[in-house]
Amino acid sequence: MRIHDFHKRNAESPDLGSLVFFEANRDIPFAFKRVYYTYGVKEGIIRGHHAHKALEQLLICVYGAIEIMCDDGEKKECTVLDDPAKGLYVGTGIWHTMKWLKDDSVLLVLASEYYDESDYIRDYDEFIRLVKEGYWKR
Ligand code: T46
Repeated sequence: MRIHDFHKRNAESPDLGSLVFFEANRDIPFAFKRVYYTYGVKEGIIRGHHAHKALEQLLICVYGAIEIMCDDGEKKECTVLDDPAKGLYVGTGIWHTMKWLKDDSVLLVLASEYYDESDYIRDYDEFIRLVKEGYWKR
């Protein structure tokens, strides 16, 4: 888990807003094959509850505020994403949940691989078993 600060260009007038960018393999540690986003979620809702075997992802809250809980099987860490110029890298073998802190916050995700349900571990006991077996080299 690591926060990435993206490049940001503020316009001369605040009313014109800001532009943020980052480049695969340069500003984030992988190239992405897939982009998805989650929206229309109410405050207090928690999604996720899974880990990935091989998928790497970058999570960005492009609007609102979302708390990401990451668990490597030994310790848990919570990060609040509330700045569209920052992204949280979530690597392989991290159990994670996403809690919406504000109605209609939007979570944008860049993923290193195409969608593959067999890459998901959706059972926490199985996740812990794999951690203990050393499935992921830490
Ligand atoms: C993750 C967190 C951050 C697809 O068919 N294609 C896709 O690319 C994705 C991402 C999902 N789906 C299907 C799978 C489920 O039937 O969409 C449905 C909802 O997915 P899920 O319940 O896994 O959604 P979240 O919000 O719990 O998790 C998602 C990603 O699935 C997951 O990889 O790490 O966002």
